[in-house]
Amino acid sequence: MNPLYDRLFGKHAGKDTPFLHLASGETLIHAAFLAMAARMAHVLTGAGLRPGDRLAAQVEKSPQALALYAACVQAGVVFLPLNTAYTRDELSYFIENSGAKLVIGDPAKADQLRPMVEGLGAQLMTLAGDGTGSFTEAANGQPEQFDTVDRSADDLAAFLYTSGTTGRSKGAMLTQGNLLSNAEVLVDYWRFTSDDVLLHALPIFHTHGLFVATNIMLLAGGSMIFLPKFDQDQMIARLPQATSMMGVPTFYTRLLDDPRFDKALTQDMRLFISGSAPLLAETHVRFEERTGHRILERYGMTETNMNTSNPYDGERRAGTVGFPLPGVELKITNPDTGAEVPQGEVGQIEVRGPNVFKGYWQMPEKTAAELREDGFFITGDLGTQDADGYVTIVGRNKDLIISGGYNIYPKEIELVLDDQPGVLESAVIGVPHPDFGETVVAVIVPEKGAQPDEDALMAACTDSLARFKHPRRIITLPELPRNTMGKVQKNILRSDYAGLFSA
Ligand code: MLC
Ligand code: AMP
Repeated sequence: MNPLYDRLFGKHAGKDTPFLHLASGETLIHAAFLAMAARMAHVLTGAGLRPGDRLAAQVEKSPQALALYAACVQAGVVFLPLNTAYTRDELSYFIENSGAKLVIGDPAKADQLRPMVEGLGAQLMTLAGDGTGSFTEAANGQPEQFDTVDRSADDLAAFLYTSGTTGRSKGAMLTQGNLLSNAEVLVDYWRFTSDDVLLHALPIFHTHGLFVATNIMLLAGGSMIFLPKFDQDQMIARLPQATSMMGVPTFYTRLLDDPRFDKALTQDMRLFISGSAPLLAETHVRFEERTGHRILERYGMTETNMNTSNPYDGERRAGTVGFPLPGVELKITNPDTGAEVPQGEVGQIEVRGPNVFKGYWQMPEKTAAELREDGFFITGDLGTQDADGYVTIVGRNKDLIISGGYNIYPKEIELVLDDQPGVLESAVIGVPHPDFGETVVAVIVPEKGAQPDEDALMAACTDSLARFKHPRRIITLPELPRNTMGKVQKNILRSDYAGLFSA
């Protein structure tokens, strides 16, 4: 038995039902997808991977990249997908920390990656966005059947790395049961069936595009219009063939900025879902005015999958993230005492349920700091719950920037900037941005008499940090605002620079 494989993938064996509608116009049926995955599973075991071993993949979105996920589940290998924007330095940390035995990377970067990967004792194989590479070549000659490896619901299925407030990323360990239980609840809650066609333009290296979108569609037996990335023209062209869409708020603001996006284009749609970052109430309202659809906003995290959702039938309340999902317990607590706050008051959001991860890989102290012994996970988000049960997120108790749905931890950027010649210290903040919701601004304080060169600072970021984490503006100040305890008052900086990118 392998619950995740059996429920998501195995049940489609031999079926000629559509699964992926590709940008090329071709459609991949379930049976062909599963055959591809089985061939890949043979390559994994052939490469010496055993159940529980980790495979790290930094590959462009493609049917093959998704089949790699299925292959890992079938072979009992822990899947570790990585943002394609990560630099070699970032990648090296993830490989070393996870102890990945096999790394699948982009053929174009193979020469650059190989010494690092092999130096860490792992093997490197390649897979490009067009499906070619040494990994696919190895899979081509393999049998189309693979004996699914036995796993239990408590076994690990995936590691997703999330950055930390100390600047070191943590590997969130997700079990088969975490992923499956959440997908089961969501299929039901959002009424997905085999008739659904999901417009899928999200990356597949995060919870949203991989687990929420893909697991749901596999479980429901529907199909996906599988676009390599968010492309405005493709979205407009493909919307009329879809029944549903999942996106980060940037998807919705970009669509609303397009005059072609109107009621006629969305008349056959059943459901628009938003998450990963706050959807402005204004966007919700404008969307309804334009299309007649109310966006369904939900709230989740890498560590927990989805926690809350606005209702399918009831009122989808703008500015709220809805109710705790069935099976998810949610409480709002005082960050200092951990006691529940009176109803309606702001506190930190804690959640417990079968969706909550097992802990951070080899980081028992960090796990203990965020995951209570009684199973409640401290999300770091601040919120309220009203008398009707709707949860509203009002802020964060963690120093985090969410840009276009990507999480960025200021500490990571501050560590790079502080290391540069002439920089005494730095404070990185998120400020409102019309496209990405929030964007990164760095405030630096030069050492006495020094004038750090902005180009050199940006170059330092380019070397070590993925592009989406780079500051979009660097500001020089003689000193940082501090409170009487000496703590940097980022709230003052955020308010001083709030208008930097206003439209
Ligand atoms: C791309 N860039 C970004 C960026 N995405 N910069 C900041 N933030 C981002 N999110 C960079 C590009 O490298 C480029 O750099 C420049 O910004 C403009 O690129 P673009 O072509 O406009 O961007 P695009 O490729 O269209 O990507 C934007 C996007 C994408 C919003 C469509 O970032 C995206 O798909 N985001 C979704 C993220 C996601 O899936 N999050 C879910 C996490 S799971 P240059 O060099 O040209 O300046 C989670 C749990 C949950 O949070 O609840 O779901
Ligand atoms: P990640 O670690 O990438 O999974 O991001 C999780 C974080 O995204 C959460 O802790 C929230 O801060 C944020 N988030 C997700 N969904 C929403 C939402 N609907 N509204 C506001 N914030 C959200």
